[in-house]
Amino acid sequence: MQIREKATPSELAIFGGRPAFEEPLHVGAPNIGDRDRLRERFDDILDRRVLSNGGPYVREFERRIADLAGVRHCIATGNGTLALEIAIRALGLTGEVILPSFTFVATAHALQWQEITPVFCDIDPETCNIDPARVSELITPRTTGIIGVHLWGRPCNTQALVEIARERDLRLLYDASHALGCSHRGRMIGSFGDAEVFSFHATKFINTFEGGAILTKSDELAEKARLMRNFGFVTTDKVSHVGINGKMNEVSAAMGLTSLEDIDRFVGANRAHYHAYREGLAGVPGLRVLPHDDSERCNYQYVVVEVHDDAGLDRDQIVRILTAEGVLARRYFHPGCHRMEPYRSYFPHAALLLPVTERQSARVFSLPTGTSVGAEQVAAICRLLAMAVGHGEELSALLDRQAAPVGPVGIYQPRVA
Ligand code: T4K
Repeated sequence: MQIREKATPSELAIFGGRPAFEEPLHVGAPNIGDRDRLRERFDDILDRRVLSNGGPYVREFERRIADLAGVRHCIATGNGTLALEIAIRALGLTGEVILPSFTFVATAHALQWQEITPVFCDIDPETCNIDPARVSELITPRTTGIIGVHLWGRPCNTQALVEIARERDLRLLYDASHALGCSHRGRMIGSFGDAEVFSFHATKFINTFEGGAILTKSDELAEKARLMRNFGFVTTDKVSHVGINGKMNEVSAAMGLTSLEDIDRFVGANRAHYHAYREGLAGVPGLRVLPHDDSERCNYQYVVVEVHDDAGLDRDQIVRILTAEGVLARRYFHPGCHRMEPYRSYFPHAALLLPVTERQSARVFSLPTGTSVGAEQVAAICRLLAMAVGHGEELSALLDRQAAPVGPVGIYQPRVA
């Protein structure tokens, strides 16, 4: 793919130049495994005529995920949000549950959907994960649980959280949507707390088109979650729990199995891009690529850059510049859930208790990575960022004078020929 180098600010697409990348680069473009193998599996599914309701592919996918995480039970679901909702209900959470606001809104919605109050907790500035020191302050007699989110695949402080949960008799659930294939202190994510939940959405490291899973060591919880996933049916005419249709289908599981066979290639591409971004941006003032711990297992699925004052440009200006060039950087996660409805109306003063969330959500962005991106493109993105920051103050003044962007920051406007 042709890349247009930008040597000076006047060549930037945001000022009318041709974009550096004619084909936009996405954060979250799916990783795709071996297509022949996938087609074989699709044919087999059609031949068997078992399309859903816990067929052989779903069962095998569940076994593989459970083995990867080193956990006895995996319950595959139609998506990660359903997995959260079922896990929350199976754990018996009610009243109030403490979670970070700095997450994808599904984490909060999964509670609110069941009329459980999400209580937003601030984050640790270094890990960007829920700050255990703040959790204790938010516990009330109505609190029944804590949800930690391993944001961008970087693990929560599980030691501190489990202590609080034990001491205060709370259930501990993790939203591990970003953290498949990651470890913490040598132990795989998926095996912590009362249960953990993965997402296999198209944008995730391993995808099943849409999909999710609940992992737990508990036989009792697993049994409950399995029943709830299938309307609560114990046998064809006996229902034991309130339930939902939360099942994963066979085609999704086939995609997941095929993706898992290529897991090393996916990690390899992500790891190489992460290191290339770190090296390429190391000398650029005001930009810091957030570290992953190379001594642990890691999927490197999110390359997150933190913007500091000495960049001369703020995060939104950088995202506008990149987007115009066809680099569709994302502001994961801006704004915090507490600034989205209905939470914004329910808790209008929540921001006062979330200063670190407020700061971090205003200064981070994610860059394209994965198997759809090449090393040349990563290097060109680094050069583009270095050039922009090299002219940071000048560019910032020019952008301030420019008419306000039409629509939200970060929405790509394809050029009309
Ligand atoms: N908890 C956490 C912490 C999560 O991050 C998520 C999901 C969940 C829970 C819930 O899990 P699921 O119920 O979704 O399984 C995306 C995803 O939709 C969402 O799954 C994900 N987190 C979140 C971080 O990102 P958007 O609205 O930012 O994605 P979207 O549709 O703009 O896609 C991002 C980019 O990916 C696009 O620029 C294009 C590219 N893309 C996307 C799709 C779907 C492709 O190239 N191909 C595709 O098929 O939410």
